[in-house]
Amino acid sequence: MERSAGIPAVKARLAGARAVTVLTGAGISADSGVPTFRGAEGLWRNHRAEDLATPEAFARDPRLVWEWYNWRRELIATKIPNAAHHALVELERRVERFWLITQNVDGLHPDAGSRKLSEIHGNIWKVRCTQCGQVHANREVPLPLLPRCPACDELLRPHIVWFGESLDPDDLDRSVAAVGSCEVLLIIGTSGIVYPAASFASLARQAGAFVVEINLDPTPNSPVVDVALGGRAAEVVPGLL
Ligand code: BV8
Ligand code: ZN
Repeated sequence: MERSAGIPAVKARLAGARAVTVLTGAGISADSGVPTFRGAEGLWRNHRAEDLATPEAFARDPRLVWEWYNWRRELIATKIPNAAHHALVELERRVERFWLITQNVDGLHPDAGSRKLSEIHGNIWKVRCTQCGQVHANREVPLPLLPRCPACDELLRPHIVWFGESLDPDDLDRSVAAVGSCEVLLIIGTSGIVYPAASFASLARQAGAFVVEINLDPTPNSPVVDVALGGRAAEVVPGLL
């Protein structure tokens, strides 16, 4: 597929759509300087992210996992939303029925001003008690290790969905409904390999939506979508509005 052809078609679809859903991944924040999950910088002290973002890793070595999150919090704390994040805020304003689903935990979409959104993998600026389950907003960098619950003094964990854990059922229901009922689905900067988000492209197609992918490279979603646009999110996404 020609990876820049199709921009006029996408613009026309977006301009006429009353229901738009957007799925984002690490690629949209790459243009803000946040390392992607599976890119070259995804390694930390020789650990793969997939091996640290699990309940088993946290049970085995909570200090190691918290050190990794402290490192990421420090990195993300200095980053700000880019033109793609801002363009999605504008799209939310223009479209009658809009929903943004992000796999990112960096909080850059809410920072930009997005309100109609599900952070389906959680948020790195929230912590949750492993005992009483209370969720607290927390922007301390670095967090003292190991952090304890202000309510019951038990161990805190990141409020993040790890591999092998279920997504919040309300987030999942809302996302599946938004994907299954939109006229246009934009899939921006995701490698399309982590489920359930990886199934959203075909779900939307089956429901009759016009599906657009924006990514630097082809992904497993590319053969499924109507239009695949190659390029950087911060350049391509604002150009679609
Ligand atoms: C669940 C939080 C029920 C951590 C994350 C076998 C088959 C099918 C499924 C499974 C299976 N084995 C296990 C599963 C289930 C598993 C899964 O999908 N595994 C995969 C790897 C096979 N899923 C789960 O466990 C989910 N839960 O299914 O519950 C259940 C329960 C028990 C057992 C089974 C099922 C929970 C998943 C939650 C994972 N949590 N992270 C943290 O961040 O601290 S996932 C992690 O991946 C991040 O959240 C990230 O957002 C997400 C997706 O990655 P991407 O965002 O796509 O990032 P990536 O680096 O991969 O790609 C970047 C892309 O951007 C690239 O394509 C690149 O080309 C592009 N790009 C780069 N720069 C730019 C750009 N594009 C545009 N512009 C640029 N400038
Ligand atoms: Zn507690």
